[in-house]
Amino acid sequence: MANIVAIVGRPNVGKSTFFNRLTESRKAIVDESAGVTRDRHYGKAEWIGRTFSVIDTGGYVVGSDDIFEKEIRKQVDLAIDEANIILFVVDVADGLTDLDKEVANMLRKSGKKIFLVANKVDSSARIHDVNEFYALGLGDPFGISGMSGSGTGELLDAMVEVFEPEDLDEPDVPRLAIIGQPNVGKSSLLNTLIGEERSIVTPMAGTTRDTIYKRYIVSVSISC
Ligand SMILES: Nc1nc2c(ncn2[C@@H]2O[C@H](COP(=O)(O)OP(=O)(O)OP(=O)(O)O)[C@@H](O)[C@H]2O)c(=O)[nH]1
Ligand SMILES: [Mg+2]
Repeated sequence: MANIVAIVGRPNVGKSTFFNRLTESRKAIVDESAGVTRDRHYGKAEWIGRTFSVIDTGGYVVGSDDIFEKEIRKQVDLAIDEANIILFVVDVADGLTDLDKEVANMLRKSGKKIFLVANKVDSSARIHDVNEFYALGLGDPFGISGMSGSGTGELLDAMVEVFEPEDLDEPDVPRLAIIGQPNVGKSSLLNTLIGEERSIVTPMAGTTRDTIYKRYIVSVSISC
């Protein structure tokens, strides 16, 4: 079985920064304003010879009527369904928030293996700040800095211990890109082709921000 790790948490805690570190890329947009990531998106990562898929998700907000926040929530739910491991990211600079508690409750119901990741532990002075997150009842928090990478080795070691046995490598497949002017229907076309709500669709131009990557199989039958 494939190991799929979803990075989940409220807005602006550093999910995309950590995604980029794990995947050794700059694929996910990182910004100091909240609500930057919208669609969920995928990368490949490797630790001590074990490869796994990582899904970056948008910031989870509970009980909001904002069109994007509602759509992001749907995308996070889909990522949780797909993943077998959840990295629940919280922020030591902000401390424990009510929204963290609500996200923790939602994740607990998923029944998935959860690692609590206390991000923004940029210096040793900050390491004791992780202790308040024990209150979430999700076990030991892993103090990391997604920005510098400190603490990530211990977290990855613990993740690898619960990995499923690995799949054999898949063969190379053709890659297709859907390109066009804003609001012409690119996201709707992608969702129709793969038969799921992979990409957020709204009537507003410029809804999709990150590049969306999806592996899917199309069967073609030709009759003469
Ligand atoms: N000090 C510090 N800042 C960080 C760290 N990781 C991320 N940040 C900053 O936190 C801000 C938010 O980072 P993102 O990675 O975009 O956060 P996100 O959780 O993906 O945000 P949304 O997609 O909007 O939910 C940015 O200004 C980052 O530079 C860290 O380890 N330490
Ligand atoms: Mg993000």
